[in-house]
Amino acid sequence: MPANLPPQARAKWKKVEEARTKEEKLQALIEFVSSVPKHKGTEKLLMQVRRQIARLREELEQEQRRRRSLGRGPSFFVEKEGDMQLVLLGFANAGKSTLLSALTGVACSCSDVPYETAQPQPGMMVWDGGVSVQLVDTPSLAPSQGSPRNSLILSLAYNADGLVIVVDATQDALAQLELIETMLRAKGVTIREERRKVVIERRRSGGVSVLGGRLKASDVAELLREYGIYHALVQLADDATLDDVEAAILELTAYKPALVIVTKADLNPEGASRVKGGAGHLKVLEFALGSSDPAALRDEIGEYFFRRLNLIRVYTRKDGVVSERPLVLKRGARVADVAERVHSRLVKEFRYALVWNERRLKISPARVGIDFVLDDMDVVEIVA
Ligand SMILES: Nc1nc2c(ncn2[C@@H]2O[C@H](COP(=O)(O)OP(=O)(O)OP(=O)(O)O)[C@@H](O)[C@H]2O)c(=O)[nH]1
Ligand SMILES: [Mg+2]
Repeated sequence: MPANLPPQARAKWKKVEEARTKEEKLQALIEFVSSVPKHKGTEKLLMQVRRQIARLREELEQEQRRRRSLGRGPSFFVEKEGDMQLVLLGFANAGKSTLLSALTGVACSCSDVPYETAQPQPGMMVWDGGVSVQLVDTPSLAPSQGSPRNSLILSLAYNADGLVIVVDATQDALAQLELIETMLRAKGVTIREERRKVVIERRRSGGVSVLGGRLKASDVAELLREYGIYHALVQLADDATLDDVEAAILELTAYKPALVIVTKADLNPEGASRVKGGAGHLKVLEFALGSSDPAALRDEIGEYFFRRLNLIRVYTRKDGVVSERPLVLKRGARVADVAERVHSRLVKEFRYALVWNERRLKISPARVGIDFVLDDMDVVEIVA
């Protein structure tokens, strides 16, 4: 679907990119829609933008309701904490609350009563000594697709970094997974990275880097620039064309890494293998209350999302002492990002940095500049 948009529509899209608040973004999207010519080739695009507008409106209304009721009862929105936020999704009695409690120690609001959980409930778990993962239990999805409650739950999913889909081995677990995937897709969320020809990951600095594919990197960078994107990592499949890149820029579908947990494996040991057979590339784990080891499960979940979200751990060193917990950064992060996180003063007064990592550096420590790209498990000392 090459949209081939006229320059004025591209300029409007730039405004969408530049929007700093949800209100600004909503306004910019509405203006963008009116600047797009309506014909067969732009149908899909317009549908996606309208969906995005609807979602934003809903979020804004929800925020207003929350502000109005501040101090009166809990809200549906969960502030992100830690290095990543993962939202649990599933149908009634699937075992979400049981899982949250087993993994994080949060007191369980679990029972045989369906729809027992009425409000999102966060809990924290730590992976590998220092990566903190926020898990958010949610009220159960209703099987009927149009439910307004579902809509709220799915917008939590839209704002998360990753999804844990919880299905029940004593029910048709594979059908549950498929239905959840359908509901997510209707909300503009996909959990299938392998189906995308072009993956664009926004960055805050470093320009545009292009990985894979047969396109000229400078053409890709120029197209991105026309839409107001100056820093991004672009991953291309071999057959990706510039039209595909344009579609990906405008594509408002968000990719969320996801894994599936099949619960009640003790009651139906076969349940999980059916899901594994039908889940394609999705990772599928099992859980059985009483016999699963929560520490092992925490490890698998933490490691999976850490890799999928392209994160790295960087330890800081000061006066010969290495920090106990790492900073968790996006792959591609530079010494400047560490300096900024530690203290803004370090950016201004930066002289050089020392980086230790015997696994990847010929000389460790290496003396480097502020633009040096860091890697997982680096130890950094900034000299100001
Ligand atoms: N045997 C067995 N029972 C489980 C397992 N996981 C959860 N249960 C039980 O299933 C019931 C539902 O679990 P919940 O954790 O409340 O499910 P939920 O997804 O939070 O459901 P909502 O009530 O809709 O919030 C409870 O009685 C749990 O004890 C499991 O692995 N094995
Ligand atoms: Mg629950």
